[in-house]
Amino acid sequence: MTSRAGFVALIGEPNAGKSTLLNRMVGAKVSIVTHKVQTTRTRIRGVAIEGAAQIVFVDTPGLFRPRRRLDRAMVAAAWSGAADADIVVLLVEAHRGVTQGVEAILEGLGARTKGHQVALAINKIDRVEARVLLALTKDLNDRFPFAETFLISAEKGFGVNDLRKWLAAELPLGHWLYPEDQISDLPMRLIAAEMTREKLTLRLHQELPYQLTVETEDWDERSDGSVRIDQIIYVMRDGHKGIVLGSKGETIKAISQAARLELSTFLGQKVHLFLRVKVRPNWQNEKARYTEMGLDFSDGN
Ligand SMILES: Nc1nc2c(ncn2[C@@H]2O[C@H](COP(=O)(O)OP(=O)(O)OP(=O)(O)O)[C@@H](O)[C@H]2O)c(=O)[nH]1
Ligand SMILES: [Mg+2]
Repeated sequence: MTSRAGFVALIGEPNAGKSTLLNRMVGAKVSIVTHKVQTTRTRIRGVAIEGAAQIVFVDTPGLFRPRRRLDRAMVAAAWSGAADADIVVLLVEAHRGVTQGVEAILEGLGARTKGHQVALAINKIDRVEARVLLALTKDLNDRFPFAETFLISAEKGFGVNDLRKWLAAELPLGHWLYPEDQISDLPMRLIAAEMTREKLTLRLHQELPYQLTVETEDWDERSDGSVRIDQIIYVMRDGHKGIVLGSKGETIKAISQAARLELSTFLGQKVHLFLRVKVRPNWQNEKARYTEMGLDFSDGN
């Protein structure tokens, strides 16, 4: 057999650029991206093909010191993504260097990736001068036995081909895991909910994005080729509902419009998107919310 296949987990601090890298590798927007931390909440798989290799990239939530139940479930999902992978890629932001957060990740890394290769990807190299990279590469390699170091910009595309080629060559021999044309195994209803959550996160300030979740309730393919999608936005307080709606409903209207546009491009069909906002003070302690997101509720214990 000459084909290769396997899982490559992308891990790192929140905002390191993991989802941006996944999307670039896949060549489609499978995972949502914002300038804010803790955007990704669950493991998201995206498939890339390089020569005879099928690389299943696993985007993970950022690794940080968790406080809330949801945080704990997210961090557990990220570490288990690393533990299950054939190869782990640790993303470190070039302009931030070895932060306390990176140090904490390095402490856990060896035990959690036992026996598996860990590659280092120093990301956002477009933001620093070249000489910074030399010192940072040395510093990080002194701290952990990385199999290889890549200097990349997930956003601009620098260095990502080298990383993809290296991963393709290192994956185990084996049959491909997904059909050739499949780019993700995320259910469409979850991708759709994530797109709306991205628009909410981009538009709303401070803590609010962290206190809401989006679920797709109904998905109705119509005979005219369009689709009707109904989603609920769960918020924790009455006041938050007002903010999400905005005066005269203008905020939710803008969010809905942005999400609908992206969804219809992604699906290649006309989308009718209906959003409802519901106050649910305790949603972060409800098992069903975690299951819907693809998280394990008991990880939050
Ligand atoms: N300048 C620059 N910005 C980047 C690069 N890669 C990602 N970004 C930006 O960094 C921010 C965070 O990117 P994400 O891909 O959402 O980061 P993440 O690691 O998935 O973050 P979490 O899901 O919160 O853990 C976004 O604003 C990206 O546009 C890069 O190579 N260069
Ligand atoms: Mg992300």
